[in-house]
Amino acid sequence: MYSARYEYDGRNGHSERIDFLNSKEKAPSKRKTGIIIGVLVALLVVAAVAAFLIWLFIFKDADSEATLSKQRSPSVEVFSGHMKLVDVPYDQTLEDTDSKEFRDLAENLEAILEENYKTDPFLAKYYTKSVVTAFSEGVIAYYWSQFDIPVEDLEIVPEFSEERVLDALENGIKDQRSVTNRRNIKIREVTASHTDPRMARNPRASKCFYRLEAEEKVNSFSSPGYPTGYPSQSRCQWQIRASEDNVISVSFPFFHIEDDCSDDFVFIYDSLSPDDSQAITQKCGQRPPSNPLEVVSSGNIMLINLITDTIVQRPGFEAEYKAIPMSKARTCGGVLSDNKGVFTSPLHPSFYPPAMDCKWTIKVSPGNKVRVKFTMFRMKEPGVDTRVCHKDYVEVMGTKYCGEMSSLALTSKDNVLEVTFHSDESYTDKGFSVEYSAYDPADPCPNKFTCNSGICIAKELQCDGWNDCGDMSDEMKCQCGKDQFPCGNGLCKPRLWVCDRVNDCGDGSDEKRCGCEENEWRCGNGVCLPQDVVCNNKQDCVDGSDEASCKTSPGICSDFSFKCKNKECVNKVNAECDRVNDCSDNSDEDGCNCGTRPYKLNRIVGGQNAELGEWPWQVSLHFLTNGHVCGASIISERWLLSAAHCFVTSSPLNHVASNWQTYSGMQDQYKQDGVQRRSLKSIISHPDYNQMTFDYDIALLELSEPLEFTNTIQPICLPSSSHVFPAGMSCWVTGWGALREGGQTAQLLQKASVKIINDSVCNMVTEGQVTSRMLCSGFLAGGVDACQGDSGGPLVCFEESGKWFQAGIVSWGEGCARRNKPGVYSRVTKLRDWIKSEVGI
Ligand code: 4AZ
Repeated sequence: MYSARYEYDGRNGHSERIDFLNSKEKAPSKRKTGIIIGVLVALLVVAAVAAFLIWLFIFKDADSEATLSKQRSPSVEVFSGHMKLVDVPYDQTLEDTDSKEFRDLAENLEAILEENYKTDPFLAKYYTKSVVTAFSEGVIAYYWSQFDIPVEDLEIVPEFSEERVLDALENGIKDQRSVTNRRNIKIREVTASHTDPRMARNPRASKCFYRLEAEEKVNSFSSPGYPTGYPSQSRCQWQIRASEDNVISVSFPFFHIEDDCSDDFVFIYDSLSPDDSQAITQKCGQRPPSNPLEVVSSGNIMLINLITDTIVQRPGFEAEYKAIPMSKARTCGGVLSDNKGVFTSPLHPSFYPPAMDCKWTIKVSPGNKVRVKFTMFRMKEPGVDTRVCHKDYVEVMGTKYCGEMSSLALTSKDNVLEVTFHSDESYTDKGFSVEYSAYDPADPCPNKFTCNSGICIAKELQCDGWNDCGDMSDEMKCQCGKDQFPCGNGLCKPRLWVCDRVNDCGDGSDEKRCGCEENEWRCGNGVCLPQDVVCNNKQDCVDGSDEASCKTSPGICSDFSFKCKNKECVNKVNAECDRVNDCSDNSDEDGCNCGTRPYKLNRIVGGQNAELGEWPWQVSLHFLTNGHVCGASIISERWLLSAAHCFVTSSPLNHVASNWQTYSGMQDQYKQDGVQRRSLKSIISHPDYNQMTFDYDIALLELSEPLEFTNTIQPICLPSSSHVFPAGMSCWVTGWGALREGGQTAQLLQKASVKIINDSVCNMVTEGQVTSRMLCSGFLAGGVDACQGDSGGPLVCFEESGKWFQAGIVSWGEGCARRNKPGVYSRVTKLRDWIKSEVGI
């Protein structure tokens, strides 16, 4: 290929030169003719040079500018806000954008805006138009103004600041005499916020524009094309009003907008203009019925925008709106004198309204103290430093809290505790829910250990090496026991954790002096080699661990390498489905439509009930009339993964595929909404499954009919055989299994966060019963585990790539949640090749 291109270029160059030389060679035949020709050629050359210079200095610049302008596009800057008008009588007709009253006042204000901008030569140069979009009681006029900056001036865009626009408008207000005289309108106050031009709409000219009146009774509206799908390039606005002394509540029982908020989104304002300083929230994505979006205004107006730019169609939303009396929506706080109780942010779990202040004073019997525990806390706002919380916050004993928190527990200094809540004008959220109770300071946690935060934990959890309090207070000042390792920082950790390649102490002291010198590398099998064997493109450790995490170790294929379809090896940890093409045939990114949960989920602290759609790969297996007996996971439309011991039992009935029913998309065993029931066509248990040892405890289940993937039904990603789930990693196990050892199965799907346990520790605590097809996960301290009925279900881990991978299959364990008896799982990586060979996935 390279030689072909060379020949082509060469031929072109040569032919021109040969022609020129030929004409010159003919010249000396007659002298005079030669001179004339010479002069003519010289003139031609001069003309050509002149033409070239003219092109170079004049046209070339223009040409490249034209090319540049083709690449860049002009900028549109929009500012929106409101103006308070003085001495203008408010009339209902002003709410109708088609009325003469609306048009007259709007046109006058638009002219005033223009005059004000014209006082600033910079703004005047780019000013295009202003549009007054609405009026509300007060009399408040809502407007936006547009400035168009051509390509050649793009560098001045940063000068279009809110301050500059506000300055021009405020100067205009100060100097209103002449204007007032002419138009007889006086403006008292004005705001201006930089606004996405897509939200600047003219109600008198827009197609997708609606004016709605909220009443006590619930009314509804939906996005265009709902539920089939909204069109691309939608620019829709809903202006909602309620009568005075009411606020507006809008909830979205169904909400499915494209996931990428920069393309498609819903933006809700506590104003009638898209003014960022009065934004309530911006949302995209999907929301499950358990976490609906529900917002409330601070006054009797609200603006909802729908912007869509992707071509992928999504169903859109359905919205219900109503008016609620302001007195009801904005009442909060008070004195709480019971010894225990619950209170929440205003209107919780709906979003709290903007611009509110509440104070709760908890007063318990003298001599007692107060403990508060936030069971849900979400007060997130864009651009807020959660260490400062300068916008919305909860304040307790002089400290402000904001953002999203999974555990917050506090105790008072005496029998009174004040909790204050503040929301400013912009952005609101779901808020919080608090449980409070009185306690006796002489015995704050009867028969339990008291954490510094005031919460109580089981006594056995103190000094067990785990941070059970959340603030490490249960692991401080510990006298390390015989079977514990004293860390350099004063913590005690089980001796089993020393030299397991996990920094359990936090200061690395448990991983120092592990048999290898400082400048040595410890292979997975404990052999010490010089440090420079690491990433030297040569496999030095038997297990290849010295080359496992190197960017490039070409040609080395160890157990840790990812094997591409074309047999190439990639030496990068967890290369599959990480959104980076590592194989030259890109096979590491094949089949990666898995391990994601479409629903945006609530984070509720503490509770272990799973939410609908939280674990969309989880399946419930029902046997004959016994109901739920085992779990499974979805790996494709047709195949499930489960444990062999659910099927290979002493009863031959368990082997028969038609005796089983599978339920996908289920959360509650008694609810069938959105659940897909499939019977089994075949069961493939691993041929090496050992009923005595539970080795190779894996089965593949073929469905009679394929599943249809939905928000609540999705496949899990299977890890490649080289995937690493390191010891210490937090993963999740899910199932409807027994809530305690010997207990009954659960009605609602349960979830538990468990840690991957180091193999040598796992081997020790199971007294050598684990094989390389097994892994341990849980807590040596006990308390959290899978149990009977969870068998066959998945142990899944969230990877940085943003996907969930299945690390294990619930297999066995000594009892449930016992100390030093973690759950044992079938190790999916070791059984990965068998899955591939059986079903091609
Ligand atoms: C079971 O019987 C079972 N603690 C499953 C998991 C565990 C124990 C028992 C792990 O299905």
